[in-house]
Amino acid sequence: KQQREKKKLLCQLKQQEVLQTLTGSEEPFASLGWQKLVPHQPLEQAISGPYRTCAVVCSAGAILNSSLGHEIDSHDAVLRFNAAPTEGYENDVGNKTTIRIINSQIMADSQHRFADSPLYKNVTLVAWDPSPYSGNLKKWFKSPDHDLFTAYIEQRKRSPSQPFYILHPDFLWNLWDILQSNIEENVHPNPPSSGFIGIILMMSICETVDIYEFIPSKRHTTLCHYYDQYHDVACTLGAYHPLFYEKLLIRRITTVSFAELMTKGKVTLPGFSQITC
Ligand code: NCC
Repeated sequence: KQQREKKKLLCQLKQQEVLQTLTGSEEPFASLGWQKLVPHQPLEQAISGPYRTCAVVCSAGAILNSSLGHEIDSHDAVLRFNAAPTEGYENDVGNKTTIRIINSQIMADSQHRFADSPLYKNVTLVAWDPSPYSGNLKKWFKSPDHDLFTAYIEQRKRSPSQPFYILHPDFLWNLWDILQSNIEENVHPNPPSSGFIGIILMMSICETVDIYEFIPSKRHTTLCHYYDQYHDVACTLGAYHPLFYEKLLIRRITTVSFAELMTKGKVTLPGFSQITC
């Protein structure tokens, strides 16, 4: 029965959660000339994939002292989040970055130095912002949670050859709908975390996806990120994002040995191309 449930959920994700980024042909973006601004190639084609093996490296403090760096770097593609660095942490998190998912805070808050920081150069960037659930793009454009649009336009002009995409809000809210449809309790209507978004993105472009420290290992800690000193359990279990439910769902569909989960904090998912429904 468990196997059947797992398959059902994987198929729901494969069939209902199609990767969708802004193409610039949607209003109000079309009228503003975004079709020329957004990369011509869709994300799936811009990357050198499809990749055979992929790693998703979550930013949890628990990855410290894991010595997983080498294993992580051995994947064909590596996904990281927001301002998570590799420099100085190579032994635990590796140093290869293929794709970086960033939320709109990174692009709007000057502290992140989005335009100058090397973290956001020489990688494929995928940005998102918690748009209103209504899916009204005009409303969203007028008042995003954090203004990612200005920084996007500037960055596209500065470095037109860098693959850089904004996720379509429908992709995010559709993922939230799938989450809710599989959880008996009411999930609070806030967008999924970058981690959950990233896992689904990698399932769309990879044959297998190894996910590190999304489901906590035995090293689990209140340390929020491996790269700073801030402690808060909400980072791992969620407050704003429905992180706890995301983790339950991912745990249900992954394959893993108990030992690998405990010692590595690693779980594995098949890419959509490997799932027959
Ligand atoms: O912390 P954040 O996420 O950048 O982490 C990326 C993803 O890793 C998983 N994670 C992280 C820490 C932890 N202890 N356990 C985890 O499982 C989560 O899946 C998380 O999504 C975000 O999702 O974008 C988030 O961004 C930060 C922050 O905006 C950025 O780091 C930029 O500084 C948010 N923190 C705050 O707003 C204070 C966080 O809530 C979500």
